[in-house]
Amino acid sequence: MKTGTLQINDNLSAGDYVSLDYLRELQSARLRSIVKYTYDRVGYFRSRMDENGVRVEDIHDISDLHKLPFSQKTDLRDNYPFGLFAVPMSEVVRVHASSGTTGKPIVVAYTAEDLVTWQEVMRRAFASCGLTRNDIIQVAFGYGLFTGGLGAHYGVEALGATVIPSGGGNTQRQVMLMKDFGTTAICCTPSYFNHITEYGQSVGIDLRELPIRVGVFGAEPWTQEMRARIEQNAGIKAYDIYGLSEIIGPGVAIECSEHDGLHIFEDHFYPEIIDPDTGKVLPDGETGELVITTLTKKAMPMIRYRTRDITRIITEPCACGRSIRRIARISTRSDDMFIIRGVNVFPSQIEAALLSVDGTLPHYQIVLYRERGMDNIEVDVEISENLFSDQVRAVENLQKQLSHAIESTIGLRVLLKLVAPGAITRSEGKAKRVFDHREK
Ligand code: DLL
Repeated sequence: MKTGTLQINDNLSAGDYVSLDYLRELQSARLRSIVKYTYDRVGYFRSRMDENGVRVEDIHDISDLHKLPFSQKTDLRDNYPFGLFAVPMSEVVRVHASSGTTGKPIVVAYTAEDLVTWQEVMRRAFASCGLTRNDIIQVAFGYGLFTGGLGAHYGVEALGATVIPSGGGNTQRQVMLMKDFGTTAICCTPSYFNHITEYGQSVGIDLRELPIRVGVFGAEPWTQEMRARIEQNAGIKAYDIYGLSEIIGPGVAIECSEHDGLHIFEDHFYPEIIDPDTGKVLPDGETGELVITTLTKKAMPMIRYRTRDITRIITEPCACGRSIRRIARISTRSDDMFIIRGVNVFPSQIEAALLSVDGTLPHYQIVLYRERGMDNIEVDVEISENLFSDQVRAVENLQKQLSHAIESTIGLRVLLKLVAPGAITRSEGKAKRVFDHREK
């Protein structure tokens, strides 16, 4: 089908520098097409649209998106495993699954065309981090059902760079490969990279002296303070990559050289921000829950998928010249928040406070417990070896400083414990930071 000059029945990436008029026209054409496609093929979406009295013909352009009903994670769970697929299994060439904390995983699917789209957005993502075919990129995300490993892997190949598919774990080998193969960039979770850096230090290999110059980190929230620590300890530039299985995996949004928000590949993944309580669409610039519509996915299109991730859309043009919009760094999910004595607390606030003080290491955990009917927070953070074995006075000072930093950020007093380096369990994938021991 043609609309104006646009060929819309393809998954081609529009690119990062397209004119806004072209982009909006493309998004509108793709939306019309995907809504019809999804209505015709996925019973669940058809009944949701019917229940809400929305017809395919009501969707003319992207400004009609708000008429469509939302979808969410429970829809994937309820339709486990293959109920939301829009194509027969003979057209599905790959599945991935995300474990989730309870019960069955959620399952996602790709046609051959979807894999091309994914590879292409990942290629654009790596290019946005300044990587080229001359780079040697170590993919230390888990390979397997998790989307991180294979998603990044094919993006590196599409870029024409060299991929080292090291996968997650085996930290000793990661450091050896980095050194022996001259890795220039690595992809993994920020928490795992901290572990790699630290392991290197423990065996006398300083990453700052190796060829590695770029890290592409994501799959879990991390703060600017964490970025500063990583860049300093490893002598690299760290880029934030965002994505989720339900939409495609990694490669939904990526930072550029400006490090001021993540460009979202909105020719494929259309973003909206809503008020998580009312579902009302918020104007650009306001903070709320990110909702994404996949404009080109064929195996499992998602219409208005509620990500639970909290961010805002940045509309100001980026100095890098990319025209696609940016979202602010995702520092939190709406379901990460915990409530202590009526105060809403996000783990990222605690991370930022801890790492704003010198002497801490980027390894911490938050334990919630109840004592005599009162909710309390314990924060355990590692401190550097020399401080730990230093005079009691210095440790006490640090403890005071940290308690104060946290209290002034979240408005609550916490029980702060300084622990020895290595005391907190290291993760090879997504770090678990919060342990809630309050009985429900
Ligand atoms: O984590 C996909 C991915 C792999 C993204 C590798 C980036 C790099 P899921 O396991 O489905 O998919 O988890 C998705 O992780 O909704 C966010 O809450 C969180 N998340 C992912 N990237 C970031 C990030 C992959 N850069 C969920 N910052 C998302 C903050 C992130 N949170």
